[in-house]
Amino acid sequence: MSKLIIAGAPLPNMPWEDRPAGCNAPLWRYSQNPVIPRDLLPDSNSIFNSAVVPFKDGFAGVFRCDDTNRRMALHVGFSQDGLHWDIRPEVLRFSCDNPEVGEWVYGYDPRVTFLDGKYWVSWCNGYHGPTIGLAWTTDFKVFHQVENAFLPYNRNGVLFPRKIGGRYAMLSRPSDTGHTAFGDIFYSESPDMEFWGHHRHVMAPAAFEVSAWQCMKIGAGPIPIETSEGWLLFYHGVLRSCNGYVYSFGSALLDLDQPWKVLARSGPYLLSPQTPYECMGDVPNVAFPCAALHDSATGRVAIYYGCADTVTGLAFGYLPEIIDWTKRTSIL
Ligand code: BMA
Repeated sequence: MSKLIIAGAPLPNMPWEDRPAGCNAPLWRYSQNPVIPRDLLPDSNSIFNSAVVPFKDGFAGVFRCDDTNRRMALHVGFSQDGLHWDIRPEVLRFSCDNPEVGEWVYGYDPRVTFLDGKYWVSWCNGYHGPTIGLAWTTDFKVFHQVENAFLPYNRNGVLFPRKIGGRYAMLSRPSDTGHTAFGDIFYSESPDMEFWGHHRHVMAPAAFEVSAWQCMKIGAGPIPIETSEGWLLFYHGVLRSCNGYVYSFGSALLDLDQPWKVLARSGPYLLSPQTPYECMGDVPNVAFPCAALHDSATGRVAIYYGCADTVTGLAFGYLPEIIDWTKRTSIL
C-alpha cells in the first residue's frame, strides 16, 4: 500500500493519550472518561451525543444537554484542550428568517463541520416529527438556520466536509416517530444546501449471522474523514437484545467520488458499551459517536461519543491502523 494521505490541517493540540501498555485494539478509551460529566451545567440531566471542531486556537462545540425537565436542548461550548469544556448555560437558539422553520421544538444529536468558510450544524430537529435541521455560524455566537433538509422522519444527518462532484453531500437515516427498529444509511446531494436530491442507498444493517452488533439499524456518526483510501466513516450499529437496544460503533470506507459505494466495512465493532459509564445511565448500553478530531500529520484521531445517553466519552486511535483494520476485517 502506498503511503496513506489524510486530508485536513495538522492539529498538534488535539486531545491525545498514548495506547495503554498491553492494548492491541485499534481504539482505546481516555483514562479520564467520561470527559464530560452529566452535570457540568447546573441544570443538566445529561450531556452526550455532541459535536466538537477545531476553532481559533482551541475547540468549539455544539452539545446535546438534556435539562432536569428532561427537555432536549443544544448548547454552545468552548475549550482550549478539547478535554476541559466551558459549556454555556444558555440554550442555543437559531436565527431564522422563516418562523415556520425556525420555531424551536426540540433538537438533539448535533454534528458540526467546517465547509466553505462556515461551520455547519446538522441536528435532529423537531418539525412534526424528527427531521434534519441545518444552520451555519462563523463565530459560534449567531447561528443562521436554513430550511430543513428532508421531510420527517429522519435522523443522523451528517454533512461531508467538502462538495463532491460539485454538490454538497449528506448522509442520513430515514426513520419513524419513535425508537425506530430499522434503519439504513442514505446519501443525498444539494447544489445550494436547500434542495436535496439524487438520493442513493449506502448501507443496510448487516446480517445477524455475520455481524450482530449492527444487525438492527445503523446510522452515520462523525463527519467522514477524507483519505487516499476513501472516506473513513465511523457509524453506530444497533443490536436488539432481550433487554433492549445495544449501540456500538464500527468503521467503513466509502468511495471518494461516489460515497454511496462502500469499499470496506468492519465486521467487529471498534467500541461497544463495556465500561460502567457506557453500561449504566439513562439508557444503558449506548456508545454513540457524533464527532472526531484528527491530526493529518500524525494520523491521530480522537472520537467523542455519547455514553448511556448520559455522559460524553473520548476514544483514541491512529487512522492508518483503523483503515487497515477496516479493510482486514471487512464483511463485504
Ligand atoms: C437514538 C437517538 C440517540 C440515542 C439513542 C439511544 O434513537 O435518540 O440520541 O442516543 O437512540 O437512546
